[in-house]
Amino acid sequence: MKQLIETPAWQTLATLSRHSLALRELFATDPQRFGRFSLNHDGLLLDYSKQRVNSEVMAALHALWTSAGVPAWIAKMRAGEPINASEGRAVLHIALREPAARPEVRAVLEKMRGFCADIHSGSWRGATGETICDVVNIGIGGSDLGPKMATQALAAFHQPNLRVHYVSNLDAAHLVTTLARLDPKRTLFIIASKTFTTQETMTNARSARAWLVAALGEAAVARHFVAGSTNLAAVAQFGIDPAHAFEFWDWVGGRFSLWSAIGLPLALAVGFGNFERLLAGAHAMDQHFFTAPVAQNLPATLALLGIWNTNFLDAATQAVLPYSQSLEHLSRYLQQLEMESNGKQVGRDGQPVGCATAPVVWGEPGTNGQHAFYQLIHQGGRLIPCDFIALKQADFDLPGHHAALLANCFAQSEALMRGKTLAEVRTELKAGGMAEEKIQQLAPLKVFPGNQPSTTLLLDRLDPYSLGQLIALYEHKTFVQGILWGLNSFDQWGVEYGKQLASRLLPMLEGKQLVSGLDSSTTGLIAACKT
Ligand code: G6Q
Repeated sequence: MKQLIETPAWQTLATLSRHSLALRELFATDPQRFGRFSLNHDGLLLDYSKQRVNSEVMAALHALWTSAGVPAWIAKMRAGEPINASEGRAVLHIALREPAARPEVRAVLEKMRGFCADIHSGSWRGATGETICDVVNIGIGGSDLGPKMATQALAAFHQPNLRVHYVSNLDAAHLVTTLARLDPKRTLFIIASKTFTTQETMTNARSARAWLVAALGEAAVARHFVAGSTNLAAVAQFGIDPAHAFEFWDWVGGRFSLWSAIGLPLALAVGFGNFERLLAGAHAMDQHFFTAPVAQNLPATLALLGIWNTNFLDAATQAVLPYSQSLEHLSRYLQQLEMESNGKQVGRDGQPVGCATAPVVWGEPGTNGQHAFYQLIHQGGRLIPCDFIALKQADFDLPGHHAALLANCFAQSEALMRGKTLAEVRTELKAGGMAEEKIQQLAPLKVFPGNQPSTTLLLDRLDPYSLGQLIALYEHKTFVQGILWGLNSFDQWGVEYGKQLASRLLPMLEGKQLVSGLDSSTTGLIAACKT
């Protein structure tokens, strides 16, 4: 495969990046900049006018899309070709949200619909005849982050009288503190695991089972445990009735599995109709991604801006800053999506890709972040591209809240773009009546370099449909970036090594095996735990 970094488009971008673009000037000289560098589509506004780009840069980025053959890769994905080559698998999460879904997908969706109706109507009863009021999803990684993020995001749509909890960590504190508040008679567990072998999930599942059995006896398991998995044999072996196993397939990657049976806790939280609207929003974004020309294509635009920032402006991180408490878990979800998919240095062809790949994705909801780490974004001297995400209409509102929230969001991106010069600081301090000596002391500390790139994504509102669009937007952004970097975005060999070493250390920590053959640090740490 010809590396993208050798293409003329890449070389053009490298040349363009040598002339630093000053956002303040770009806005001053072009009153139409917002119109020129923003996209509107189906209730989403993507304003990238505060990115350090001009028409030439965008044209070269669009050429890069063509050079990398992205449309052909989209076609391969849609055709179900095994584009996850290292695992020999197709990548078809898009098929989970097709309105005319394939029969096996439709069958599981119908089973989920029926199950949700039974829980919500109270016709599903626990072993003692009581209705379910708490659902605990036990899963980790892709079997946790998506549904947890979406359940929080759609808090305004929660069903009454049902609480959904998520337990992921191997640390018993997670399960113990969750169960402490629950009544076994009214609790349902969903064991969510694609493989049904994951250490964290199976350990938590066994402990949850023991908790339930201690309270209600062995026979109660059938009424209190269901599962989402591709491994139905292991589900049955755990003691879960196959009638209560919700299947999915190896062509659904873990971090892309929210749309499958892994979405069951979400469907229970918000109702199946809302889950279907989430699928519809994602499908609408799929159609947009597949058909819109690159210059109007939202996922393509986000992806290409990321390439520009990472590979040409040398940004090492990407902040995700939703001005929405409901999107509290979005940055953690995107962290997995982007970093596990594209945090790689060896390409699909087994060769080093020769350029930087996924940035470190991180963030917190505004305004909390403003009182924590924004200082560094404003004055820390590092290039930190930011994605601001805001809602035109609040999902929860009280007088005086939403306009103030939006004012903060827009003010931050404005401040990051404009900066404040020494002369401006001096004028401001002088106008405030400060003595010259004090001004000299303080002014340098109050300078803001600005020119910090950001994108603002404005959603009409946060509802199941728009959340589906939003997640699919970032999924396709990640896919495009993986193609451009020459990566397989759908495997994750990087998480294997630690697991392998942990299984070697466990018998030593448990005292079943002598501590030997380890480095002195690991030996010392194990010894310290035993004293
Ligand atoms: C996601 C990863 C990973 C996975 C977890 C849980 O893409 O593969 O995060 O989802 O390791 O795996 P199981 O669902 O098999 O328990």
